[in-house]
Amino acid sequence: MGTASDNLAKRQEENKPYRAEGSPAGAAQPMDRIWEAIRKHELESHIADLETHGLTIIPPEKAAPDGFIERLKAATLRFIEKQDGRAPDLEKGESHRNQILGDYHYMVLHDPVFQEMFCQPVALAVLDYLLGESSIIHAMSALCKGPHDKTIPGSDLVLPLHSDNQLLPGPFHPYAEFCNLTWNLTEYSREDGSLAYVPGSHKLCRHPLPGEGIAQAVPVEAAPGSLICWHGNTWHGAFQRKKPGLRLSIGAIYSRPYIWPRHPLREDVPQAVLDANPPRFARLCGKHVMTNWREPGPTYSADIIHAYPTQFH
Ligand SMILES: O=C(O)CCC(=O)C(=O)O
Ligand SMILES: [Fe+2]
Repeated sequence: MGTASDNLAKRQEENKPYRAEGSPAGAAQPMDRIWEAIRKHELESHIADLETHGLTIIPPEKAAPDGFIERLKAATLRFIEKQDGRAPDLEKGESHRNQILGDYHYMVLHDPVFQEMFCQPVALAVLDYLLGESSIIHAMSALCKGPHDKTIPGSDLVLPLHSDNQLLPGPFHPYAEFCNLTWNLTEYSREDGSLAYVPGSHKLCRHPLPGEGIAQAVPVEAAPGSLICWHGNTWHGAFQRKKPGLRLSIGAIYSRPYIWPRHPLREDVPQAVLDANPPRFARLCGKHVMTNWREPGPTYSADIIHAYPTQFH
């Protein structure tokens, strides 16, 4: 065993390729890649929307290839049926009357289409812009809501306004540390019980106080198959569903890699599943995150990220 300074020198040598090349050139690399992807998918106006309002709606024709949403919806309905032990009542929504969130979580290993969802290039371009290239999946859930009989007093909301930065104390950073990418699978309007959000609230960099923002909340109006993306700072909730039938969506919350995820994907996802997906999927599961090492020290390999010099890393 070498001396402490030998070990340090060895580590520094091994780590060289993964260091930032020095500002600003080192910082420019991921930023340039991310901007290239945004331009390739013609997402510039959506990035402006995110910056200005804290949320953007990417229409179905841009969000994913033909046929993807139908497969995602079918797998989501199968999961819900299995979980509930009965078929969802698509027409009247009585099976899910007064449901606000529901218990449909951690579906990633239940059907490969959920893994495909995480690897959609347009979603990844927005994710990279918001959280950098090292972000991880924090949690995923499907939401299935029937008509609601009552609202939060003084509003037409059923889910109170909140920020998805649930684990962060305020004040928040102006750049995102969490974000939410939600695939909307049915019509979304106020009457449908859509997502509600407060445009510009991400700029306040804090959690809302109880009741705050209700008067400024607007509905997210979106066609089925849209990808709704929001900054973790953005205040949002959900409106009462007034129509019969079901409002269905599948949402993923992502975080920067230094935040402990709610889903233990790094530990749970089998190698065969990683092998069946693009390499980026393994990173989304946290395989590159340098935490939980013991006496031998961290691994210095090309896959492990040791430093995040900018918000785009
Ligand atoms: O879509 C909704 O009803 C809101 C759910 C929500 O707050 C979330 O996905 O973070
Ligand atoms: Fe939320």
